[in-house]
Amino acid sequence: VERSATVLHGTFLERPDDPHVPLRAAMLSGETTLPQPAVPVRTGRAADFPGEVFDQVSADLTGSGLAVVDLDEPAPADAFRAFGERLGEPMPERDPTVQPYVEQSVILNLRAERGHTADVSLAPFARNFLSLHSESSGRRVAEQPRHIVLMCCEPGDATAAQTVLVPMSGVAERLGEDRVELLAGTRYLAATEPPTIARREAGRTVFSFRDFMSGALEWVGEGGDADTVNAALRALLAAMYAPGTVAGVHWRRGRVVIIDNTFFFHGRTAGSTGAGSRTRHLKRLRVI
Ligand SMILES: O=C(O)CCC(=O)C(=O)O
Ligand SMILES: [Fe+2]
Repeated sequence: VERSATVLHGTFLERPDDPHVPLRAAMLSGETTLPQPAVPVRTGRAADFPGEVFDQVSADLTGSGLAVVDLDEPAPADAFRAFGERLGEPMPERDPTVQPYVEQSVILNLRAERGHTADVSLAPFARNFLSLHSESSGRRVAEQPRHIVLMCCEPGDATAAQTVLVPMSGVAERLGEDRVELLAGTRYLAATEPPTIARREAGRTVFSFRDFMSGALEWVGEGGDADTVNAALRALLAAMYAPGTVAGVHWRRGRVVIIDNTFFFHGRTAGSTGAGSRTRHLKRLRVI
């Protein structure tokens, strides 16, 4: 394939009548109970976590990019961190705005204590929905977590927010080869050297992409023209929010979910804002 030397720049902005807008509202509003992910639920004891269940988790991650473990109670922070250290290298949480929620420098306490907020960096601690994303999509591949580990300390009340999982394989299929290829030549315009929005890895299509909602996405590309690239990004969003392959984690105390960031987009449904409801609390590790 001959590559032209011209580099194309463009800006993507969602429009109110884009197909993904109502699909996103339907998926994340919190009014739908999504089907649980179709993977075996392993069991273990908090007292000997990670323990023997670790090998099963590893095999599940290799096979499907997802593992679920139900512990009798949440594991202590040391054991949770030790689990991340067996999986790889837990990333320090350096963002100054999240420091009140950081424990042992690598554990982030996702406590839904902020009601609804417009501050994007505080959204994980609020009851807003979180739009679909791959984690740290703007960083170099080597600085993106491979796994996100979530452990439930308190699910919240009856309408507790679900963590939403959408397999990248289904997104790639819905998007079609031509658009995947176009996005394999397109990346965020950023000094942080992000990878292309789509790439081939181990025979799979992997996306590095976040739905910025009303935020502008500036991109650079080496193929097509600006309108074609923007149409592909619009189609990508529609493919991400299309119903059919989405699953929702229904949290219970002691449940641990490990997500491979190269297999799944993730996000979160909106949670209840009712007064007096119990506050959802997950602990998170991001592992390189
Ligand atoms: O709170 C959740 O369910 C998911 C939060 C999330 O996307 C993250 O912490 O990376
Ligand atoms: Fe995330």
